Amino acid sequence: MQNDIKIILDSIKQSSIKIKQLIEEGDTSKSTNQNSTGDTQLKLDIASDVIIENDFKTLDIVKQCVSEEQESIVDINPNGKYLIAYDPLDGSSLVDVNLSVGSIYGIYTDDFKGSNIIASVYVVFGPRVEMVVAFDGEVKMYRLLKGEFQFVQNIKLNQKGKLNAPGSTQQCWLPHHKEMIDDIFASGYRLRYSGGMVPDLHQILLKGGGLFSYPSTTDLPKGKLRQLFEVFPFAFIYETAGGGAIDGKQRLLEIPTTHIHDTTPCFFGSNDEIDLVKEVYSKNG
Ligand code: FBP
Repeated sequence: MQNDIKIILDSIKQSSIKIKQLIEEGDTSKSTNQNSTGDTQLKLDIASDVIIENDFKTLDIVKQCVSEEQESIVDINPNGKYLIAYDPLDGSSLVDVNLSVGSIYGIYTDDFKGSNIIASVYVVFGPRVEMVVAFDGEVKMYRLLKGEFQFVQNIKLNQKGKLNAPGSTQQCWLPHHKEMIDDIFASGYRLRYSGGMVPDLHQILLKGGGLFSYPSTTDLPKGKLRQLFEVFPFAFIYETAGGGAIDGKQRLLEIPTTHIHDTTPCFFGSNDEIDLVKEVYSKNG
C-alpha cells in the first residue's frame, strides 16, 4: 500500500504545481454554474477540478473519485483499489483578496465513508506551497522548493493549545455553543480565523493546538462543511497527529454518510479542547 499511496501523492504533487500556476495567473471570476451544494463556482474551482481529475485518470489504482465540484461519483478504473474524495480549491473565493486557500483529499477503500479512510492529504497555497500527508500513523509536512516537494517535519499536536477558530455565522450559534466559545476566549485563547478551512486548520496543527469549530447552527443545522472531502480528511489528520475530531458528541470518522455531498457539524483540536466540547455538548442534547 505504501507504494500505492506514493503513486497517488505524486499525482497530487503534479496537480498542485499546476494549480499554483492557475491561482497566480488564472481567471478568478465567477462561472455561471453552481455546485451540488448551491455554491456559485469560480472558474478557478472548475479549472482546478479538471486538473486533478485528469491527473487521477492516469492512475490504474484509482477506482472512483468524488469532487466538491461535481454532482456524481466519477468512475475512473473498475479494477482500481482506491476511492478519492477531494475539494479541488477550498475557500477559493479568498483568492480574490489574496488570502491562502487549499486542496483537500481523502483516500478511501471499498466505500466512501469515514471509517474507510486510509490516508488524507491537503495542500495549502499561501506565501509558500505546503503539503501535509497523514498515513500509516504519521503526519508529515512537505514544502515546494525549486519545483520539488521536500520533507520539512512531522506534525504532532500538544495536549492543549492557544488558538481558537470559531466558524459560521455567530448570530446563528446555539446558546451553549456561544457560551463555550466566549469562555474559551475568556481563558486567554487567541482568535485565528480566515474563513479558509485549510489554512485555519494548518495553523492550529503547526502552532501546537487549539480548536477549530464549524457547529450546527440555526441556519445550517447539519453544518456547512462536507463530510467526504473536507471533514473526514482533516479528522483523520487531527487524530493521527494525536488530537481529536468530533461532531459534538462522537468521532467524525464514525458518523454515517448517506450522500456524497453530506455535511456535518465538526470540531477539530487538541485533546483538552475536544474534551471541553464533549462536556458542553453532552449537557445540551
Ligand atoms: P468552499 O465553499 O470554498 O469549499 O469552502 C467552505 C469554506 O470556505 C471553508 O473553507 C471555511 O472553513 C468555511 O467555508 C467558512 O465558512 P464561514 O464563512 O461560514 O465561516
